[in-house]
Amino acid sequence: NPERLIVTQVLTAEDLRDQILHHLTHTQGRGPEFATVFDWRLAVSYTVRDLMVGPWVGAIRAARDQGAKRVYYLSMEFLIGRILGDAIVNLGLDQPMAGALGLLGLDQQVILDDEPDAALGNGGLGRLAACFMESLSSLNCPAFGYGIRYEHGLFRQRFEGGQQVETPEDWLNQPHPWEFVRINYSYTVGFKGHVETVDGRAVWRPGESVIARAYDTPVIGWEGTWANSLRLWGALPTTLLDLKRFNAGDHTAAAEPEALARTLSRVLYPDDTTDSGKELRLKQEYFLTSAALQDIMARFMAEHGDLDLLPDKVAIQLNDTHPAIAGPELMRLLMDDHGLPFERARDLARATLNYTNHTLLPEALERWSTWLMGRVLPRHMQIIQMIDDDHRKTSGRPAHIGIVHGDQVHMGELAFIMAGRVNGVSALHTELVKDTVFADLHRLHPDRIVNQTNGVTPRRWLRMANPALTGLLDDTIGTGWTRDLDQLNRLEPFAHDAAFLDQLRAAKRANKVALSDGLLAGLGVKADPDAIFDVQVKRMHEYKRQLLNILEAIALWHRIHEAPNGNWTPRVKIFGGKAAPGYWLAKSVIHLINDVATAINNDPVTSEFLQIAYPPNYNVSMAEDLIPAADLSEQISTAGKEASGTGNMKFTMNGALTIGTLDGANVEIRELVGPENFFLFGLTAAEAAAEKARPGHARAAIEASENMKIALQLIAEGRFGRAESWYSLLDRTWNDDPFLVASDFDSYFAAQRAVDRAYADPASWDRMACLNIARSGFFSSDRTIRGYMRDIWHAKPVTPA
Ligand code: 26V
Repeated sequence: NPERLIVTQVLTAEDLRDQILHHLTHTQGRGPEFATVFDWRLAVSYTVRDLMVGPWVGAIRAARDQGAKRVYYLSMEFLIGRILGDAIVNLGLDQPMAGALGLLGLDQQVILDDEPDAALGNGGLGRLAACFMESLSSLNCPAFGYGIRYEHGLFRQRFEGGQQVETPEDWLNQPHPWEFVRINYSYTVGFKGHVETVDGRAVWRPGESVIARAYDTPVIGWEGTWANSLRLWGALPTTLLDLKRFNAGDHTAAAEPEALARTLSRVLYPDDTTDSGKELRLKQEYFLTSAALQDIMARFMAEHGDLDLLPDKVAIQLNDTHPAIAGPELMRLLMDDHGLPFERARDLARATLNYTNHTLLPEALERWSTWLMGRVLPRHMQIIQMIDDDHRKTSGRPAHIGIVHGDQVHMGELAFIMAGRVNGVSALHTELVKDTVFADLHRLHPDRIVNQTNGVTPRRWLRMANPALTGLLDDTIGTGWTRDLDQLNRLEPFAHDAAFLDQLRAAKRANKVALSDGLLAGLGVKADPDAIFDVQVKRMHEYKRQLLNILEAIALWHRIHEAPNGNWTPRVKIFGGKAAPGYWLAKSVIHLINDVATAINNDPVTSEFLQIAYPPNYNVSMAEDLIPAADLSEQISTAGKEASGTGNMKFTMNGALTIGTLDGANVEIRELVGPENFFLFGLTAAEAAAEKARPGHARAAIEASENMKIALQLIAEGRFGRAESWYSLLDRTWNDDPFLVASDFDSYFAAQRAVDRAYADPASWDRMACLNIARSGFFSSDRTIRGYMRDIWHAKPVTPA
C-alpha cells in the first residue's frame, strides 16, 4: 500500500536482518546455527528496542527542556500483554520486518508467540491503564506510568475435570528484553514504627524499610515519534544479608530480610472485586505510592524547585483507590519534609491529585481498619484523621459521611476528598457514581465529578490484532483511521456496497478459519466457520452473568432436540475468563460451562447447530485472537453493575454485533451504532434496582419462564455431571438471584433468536457489522486521553525537538 508510512527511518529488510544477526551474536551470544526460537526472539526484540530508544530519549529531553507539565498515572495494574508485535506496528516496521524474517528463514508468528504476556493486571482496570499508556505516547503527552514489577503476574488457569486449577505465572523466569534497570533511581520506603515531634514538626521513624528500585520500559506511540516510560518498582532489602546470623550458622534466617522485602513485589493480588483486607496488599499499595511520589517530587524539585508551581507542572491520576494513600503521603512530604502548613499542603495536593472510580460494587470498595492503618502507616493515619476533621469543618458536611467510620478508613471517601477531579468511566456509571456511592460528597462538591468514557487503543486492538480487516480498511479509506479513529465513518457509504461487504465478510471469515483451525481445533471443538461465533470473554463474576449465557445454551439445546429438523442457525459459543481463586460461585459456573460443553458437543442430534468452547487461560494474547473472529459480542451484565466494559468496544470496532443490556458503555455503543444495529435486552438499571427489592423476584421469574425452568431442571436432573455439584448454584438462583438472571432470561432468549434470524440474512448482517465499525471511532483511547488532558490534567502535547 503506497500510503503506508514508514516513519522513524527508512529501514530495509536487509538492514533489519543485519541488526538481528548482530544482536543474536553480540547480545545473545549465539551463532545462528545454534539459535533457538527464544534466541531469535530476543535478537529481534533488541533490534526493535534499539529503534525505540531515540524517540524515548528525545521525548524525555523535550519535556524537560520545554518545562512541560507531566502526567503521572499511578496504577497497581498494567495489563500489557506482549510488546514486540505492538512495537513493530507502531514503528511502521511490519513490512521490512516480515522481509528480514523471511531472509532469515524465520516464521514471524512463531517468534511473536514466544513472548510471554506481561500479565500485571486482573482485567479491565489493568488493561485500560495499558491502553492509556499507548495513547499518551501516541498523543505526545509527557507521562509516566507507575506500577509494581510483579515477579508473578495473574495466575495461569487450567481445567481439571472441568474445574479451574491455578498455577503460578512465571514471566520473569527469563530475561525481559524491554526493561532498563535504573539502579540510580532507588528510594527507601518505610513501614510501621512511630511518630515523634522534633522542633514542632512531626517526624516518622519507620520500624521497617525496603528499597524501591526503578525498572523502565519505553512505551512507543503510533508512528514512533514519542515514547513515555512505564516505571515499575521492584522491592529490595535495605540489607542484603544478616551477616551476624549467617556467621552464627543460621543460613536460612540470614536470608530473611531479603525474602521479606521481596514479597512486596512478588505477586499480583488475583482478586478483582473483593477487598482482601490483607496487610501485604496495603503494604504493596503504599510501596508503589511512596516510591512514585518520591520520584515525582525529586524530578519536580530538580526542575522547578518552587512548590507553588506543583499543580502547574504535575498531574497525578489515581487508578481507583488502590493508590489513594497518595493523598496523605503527598501531604506528609509537603508538611513534614518541606515544612508547609496543613492548609497549603492540602490545597496543593488537591490541585495535583485526581481519582478515577472503576466500580460501584460495595464489596469492591476498599476499606482498611484504623488499627491496621495505624500500625503499618502511623503517620498517615494521623494525617487521614486531620484531613477528615478539616473536611468536616470546612464543608459543613453531615455527620454520617466522612473518611473514618467507626474503626474503618474508607479509601473511596479519602480519594474523593483529596482529588481535584473525580471521574467515572462511562456516562451511565458517572451518573450512578453521583447518585449512589458518592451522593453526599457530590452534593457538597457538585463540580468535582466528571465523566471520561473509557476507550481502547486501535493500534493494538485493530491494526495489530486484525490484519485482515486492517488491510481492507487501509485499501478502502486510507490509513488515517489509525491515528484518528473517527475517520472510520468514511466507511458509512460502503454499508450499501455489495462488493465491499463481501470483502468484509471474507476478512471476518479468514479470522474465524484461523481460530477454528488453531485454538478451537486444539481443544477438540469442531467449529464451522459459517456458524455464528458468539463470544463472552471477561473475568468470571456473578454480575457479568456467564450463567445467563450458559443457561440460554441449555434451553436452546433442549429446543433443538424438540425440533431437530428446524431451521436453526448454527452457533459456536465461546467462553473465556478466570475466576478469583477464592470466588467459589464463579468457579462453580466455570465447572458448569465445561460440563455442559462436554454433554452438548458430543450430542449427535444437535452438534451441527450448537458447539461450546472454553479455552483455558484467557489473557490479552488470546483476546487478540478471539475478538477479530467474533460475530457476536456478549455484554450481558445486570444493568447498573458494569462500570464501563472495554471488551465491548474492541468487539464493536472489529465488526462484531453486540447482544447487551443498557449497562456501562453499552449504552453509548448502542446510541452511536444505532439501536437497529444492536441486540438489546433486559431491565434498565432503575428497573433492575426495583426488581431486586421485590421479595420473591427470583422464584416468580423462574415460574414464569418455560425456558429458564427447563434449563434449571436439566441441570438438577444431573444431565451435566452429578446433580449434587450444582445444588448451591441452583439454590442461589431459585431463592436469591441477586443479579437477576431469571428476571432477564426470557428477554435474553428472545434477543438471541433475533440474532439467529439476523445472521441468516448475510447481506443485512454484513451491513450492520459495517455500520458498527464505521461508528466505533468514539471508542479510541486517544479520545479518552484527550478528554483527561483537557478536563482533568490541563496538559498539552509536546513537539519533540
Ligand atoms: C479490586 C481489587 C481488590 C483487592 C485485590 C486486587 C484488586 C484488583 C482490582 C480491583 C478493582 C477492579 C475494578 C475494575 O477492574 N473495574 C473495571 O474497570 C474497567 C475499566 O474502567 C471497566 O471497564 C469495568 O467495567 C470495571 O469492572
